[in-house]
Amino acid sequence: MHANYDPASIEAAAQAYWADHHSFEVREDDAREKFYCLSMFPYPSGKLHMGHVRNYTIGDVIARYQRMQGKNVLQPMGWDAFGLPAENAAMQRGVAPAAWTYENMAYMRGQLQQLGFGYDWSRELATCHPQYYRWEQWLFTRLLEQGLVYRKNAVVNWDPVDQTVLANEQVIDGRGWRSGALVEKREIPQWFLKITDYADELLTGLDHLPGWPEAVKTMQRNWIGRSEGLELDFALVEDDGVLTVFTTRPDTLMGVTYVAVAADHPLAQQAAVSNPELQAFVANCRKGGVSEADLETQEKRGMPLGINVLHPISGETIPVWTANFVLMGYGTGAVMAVPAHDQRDWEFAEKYGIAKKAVIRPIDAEGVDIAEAAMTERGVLFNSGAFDGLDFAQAFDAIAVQVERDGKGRRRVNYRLRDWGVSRQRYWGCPIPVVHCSDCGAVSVPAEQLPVVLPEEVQFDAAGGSPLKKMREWIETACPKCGGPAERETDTFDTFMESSWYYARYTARDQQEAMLDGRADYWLPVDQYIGGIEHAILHLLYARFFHRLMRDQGLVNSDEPFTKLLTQGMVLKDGSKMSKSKGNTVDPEAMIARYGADTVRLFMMFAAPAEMSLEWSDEGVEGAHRFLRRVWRLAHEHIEQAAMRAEAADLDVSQLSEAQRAVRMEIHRAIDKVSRDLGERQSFNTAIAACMELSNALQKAEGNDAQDHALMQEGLEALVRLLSPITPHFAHHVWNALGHSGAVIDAAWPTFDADALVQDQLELVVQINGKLRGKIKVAADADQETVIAAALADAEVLRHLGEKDVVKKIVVPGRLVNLVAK
Ligand code: ANZ
Ligand code: ZN
Repeated sequence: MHANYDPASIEAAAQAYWADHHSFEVREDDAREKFYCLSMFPYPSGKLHMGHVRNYTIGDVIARYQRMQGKNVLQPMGWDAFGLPAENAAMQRGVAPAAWTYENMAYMRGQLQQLGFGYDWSRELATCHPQYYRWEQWLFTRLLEQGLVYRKNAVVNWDPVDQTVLANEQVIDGRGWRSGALVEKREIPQWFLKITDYADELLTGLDHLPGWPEAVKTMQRNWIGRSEGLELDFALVEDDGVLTVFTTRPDTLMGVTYVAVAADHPLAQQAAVSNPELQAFVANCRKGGVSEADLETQEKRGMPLGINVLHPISGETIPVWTANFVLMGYGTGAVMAVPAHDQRDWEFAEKYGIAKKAVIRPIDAEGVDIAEAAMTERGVLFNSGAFDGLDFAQAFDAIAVQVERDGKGRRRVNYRLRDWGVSRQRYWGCPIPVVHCSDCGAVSVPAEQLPVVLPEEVQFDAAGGSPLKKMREWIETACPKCGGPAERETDTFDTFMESSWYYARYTARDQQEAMLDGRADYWLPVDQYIGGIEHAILHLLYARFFHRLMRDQGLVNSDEPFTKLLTQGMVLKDGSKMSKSKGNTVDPEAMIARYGADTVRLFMMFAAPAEMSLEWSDEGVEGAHRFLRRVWRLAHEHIEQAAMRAEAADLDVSQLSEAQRAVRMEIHRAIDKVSRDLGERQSFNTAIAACMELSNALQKAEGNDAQDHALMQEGLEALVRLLSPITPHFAHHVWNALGHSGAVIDAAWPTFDADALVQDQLELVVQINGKLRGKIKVAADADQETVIAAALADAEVLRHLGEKDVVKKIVVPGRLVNLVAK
């Protein structure tokens, strides 16, 4: 062992050892407990950023810790390789998306290896590889046959200047990112996955995920958004149809003063035919972005349709309006408006001079004031005829019973969750495996013709539309059903499709005959998943959905993909998120070159609890580095001394002096603390603090006899193993230098000796007639007789007793002896 800690050489050597020994390549082994540790795979954007480093260090620490517990640990890595940035790079630099992506993958793979992450690289996958996406295409065609996939018109962002569809992230303040033109809404046919069929299961499944953060489960619950309410039928006055609305507040039914429908609702469309003003309004509603945020912030506008309906209970005549805040895609696309008790309805009524009728009052008030705003709380019904005096739940039931009896309504559960639109009008994605035939319609590509391969040699034009849409030689094909001329679907999948099942494919990456095989059930579910909170909703929900789809195809036998979830916090610099545009990034590569990967890893794990944001600090990195140098020096000195020693003695716990026992107590206290912090609590920073304390204690340990030496050996061996998940290269080297022929990754986690924590000598005070006269040391488990004998043998005590007789002896265990003397 060199006197100086040189990270570059020891890190290269440790990495070479792991590669040569295929240390992290694992196989199924029924005899051993498995542990599947997974970090969210990166998008190959070009270079790793500090957020990646943090994410992957946390995963690696957990994986290595579990491995040292004797488990069969799988930790794979791959690439979320499809996506828009590759297309942008293609347009800016004239390099094909595929080439750009593969280059980035190669570079980032090297960076991950430099950081010493213990991945099973034999399982590496990239989602842009046909051998990967062919199984996604296969699953899609199965789902299409089973009715879990359908095609319908849906709205997209259309750039009228570039004549292309834009992704939501390409619409900036309602304008195309490149052309600056006002974006329009357009309806085109798109493919949907019926995630709503699984809405209930995805919701109740959250109750069985104790290993997930509450915050994430809450976000998922809100996203799924289960609402219990009623569908109510309002009969049309002018003809014999009905207008059905969905409400979660049937208790407000007697306060309805108008009904509002979406601009796309058939009633509005119908009325617009003979009303140019209405036509213009409906057309206007199509402008602006399609995202929910866009809709939320729009000014509330509307127009009367000139149609009336009858109230299902009072029979009163009520006007129908169209309003831009009513969404066609939710409930029935129509609402019963209650301006007195819904703020949106209130503002709309105020603006257009529509009546407001209060029907709910607070439980402790006579009436309610709605002059300034709606009263939206639940309360007690009044102004509601037979329902007066009922509370929310009673009114809900009474009204449900009445309308169900009269055939004017029904109970209904609605979800905010929409079916998943998976079509993207982008090039760099997985081709949707469908062929359009003028005779047969949309036909799925048969399994034996999969994969439908995405051409990788393409030319981009400046406008940024998908080159696929112009590749006639790719588009033109034969209909799989009738053999006639047909055209391929030129849309590709949403890239969330690929990231919804990659965790499963790692278990059977080389399987050419099927999507998954029996190995999936050995490894799945993932025991620990680690990633950013930004994926709390969509990615995790889609993966939970896909897992159930695969389960229902008989491909996996579990319900949930991820048993435990850790969402790591952001990496900040000067209080804000590191970003290129702010110019406050710290390049991992430069840090590794300067301090070594272990220092970077150690700093990342020490600077903050994993879930919290981490403030980058150059001093913190320096500090982490100094700590490693100190431990290195300590080990080096110890090893030098060992070399000069004639023979090494084994540690003999029964022979230790008091000072030696105190050192040993520190060693085992650290083992106990770090084991609990890494294993159960996932509190990495406090685990490192405990290692630092142990290092200090070892540094202060004095003496140089054979037992001191043996004790130092025990201490260093413990410390090195406790640190090894965090600073694996450092530990790899020092472990061998301490005399071990095997690698530290194959060593067992240090065992905790509870006896070492027992203080076996206690100091008791001795009082004579209540006055402190001496101190004695006794064994912790000494009985009363022994304690008293020791007190009476103490020289100071004897001196104070002199000629007096001891008439009473009182022992307070662990604290004192009181002698009453005359
Ligand atoms: C009458 C009412 C009175 C309502 C009241 C609320 C408060 P959630 O919880 O999200 O399910 N709504 C129904 N369909 C809609 C659509 N397509 N677009 C916009 N709004 C719609 O919300 C259900 C409530 O949202 C429904 O209950 C309806 O307004 C409105 F004091 O009906 B409510
Ligand atoms: Zn055909």
